[in-house]
Amino acid sequence: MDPDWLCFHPAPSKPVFRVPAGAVDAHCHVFGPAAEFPFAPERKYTPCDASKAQLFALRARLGFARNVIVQATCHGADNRAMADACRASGGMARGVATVRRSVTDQDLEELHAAGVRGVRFNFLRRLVDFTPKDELLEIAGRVAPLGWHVVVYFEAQDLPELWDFFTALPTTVIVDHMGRPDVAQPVDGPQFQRFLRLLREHPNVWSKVSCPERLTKSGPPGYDDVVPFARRVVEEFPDRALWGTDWPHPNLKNHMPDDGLLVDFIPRVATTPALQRRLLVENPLRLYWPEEL
Ligand code: 0GY
Repeated sequence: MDPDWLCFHPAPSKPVFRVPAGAVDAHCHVFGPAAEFPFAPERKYTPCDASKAQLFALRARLGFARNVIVQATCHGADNRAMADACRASGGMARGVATVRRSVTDQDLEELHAAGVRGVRFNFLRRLVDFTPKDELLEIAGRVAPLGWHVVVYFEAQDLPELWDFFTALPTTVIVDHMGRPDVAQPVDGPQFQRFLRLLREHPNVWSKVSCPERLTKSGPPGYDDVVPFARRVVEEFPDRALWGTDWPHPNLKNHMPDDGLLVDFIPRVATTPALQRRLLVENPLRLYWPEEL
């Protein structure tokens, strides 16, 4: 089956920035391989294969120690590829799953044993069909006793409508990619201020400062227009920020990022060694490997 978007960068550059020891790439995916783990029939895109071995090789090249592998929509609620990668990692990868209301307690226990510590709710219409909020709330209520959190992915313009739902969730809530702000608008403008208010008023809400390559209009190498947004989050909420590569970068049709350049974005948004350690080591460990603290 042919992919309908670009394949990941074949030879990412070695980053100039040296990540701290024990750093976690807290947002990445595995895709297939389709021959072993077929893509979901209801998917909205078909990626190229991106295996666990390729992910772990990238991790080593970029200097990271661990991964958080997030279930992507092209695999629907079939978590086998993600769970297989977590199991194969020797404890160095944790996962975030997609589940339906029909998931059994035994399924959840098995996912937990594989390394899953969260579920993802996706609100991008180009990626998924609508799931009723009462179903999502029910799922959140079932995973909360396992100590799992909820990862949410949405567009900035949809935050007003989703606000009450997010703030009713009984778990830690992690927002993907800063809630996808329009970076042509000012950091102090109403759209991003609304997002910052969500974090200010709700201490259980965290944000990934990832995906400059998706949000940028100015483009690489520096992704300069995204820097002030991510920096604001890291500086105001240093204990609630995460970073990830988003490898293998699903759905990018025009430019495929050099993952080395994405790593070099980090010191521009987390500008001191202390902030970098929190972003890349301490925060993800608190969420995904709390038993090690
Ligand atoms: C991301 C972003 C995207 C895709 C998915 O699950 C997915 O398919 O998350 C996107 O297309 O913006 O975080 O991987």
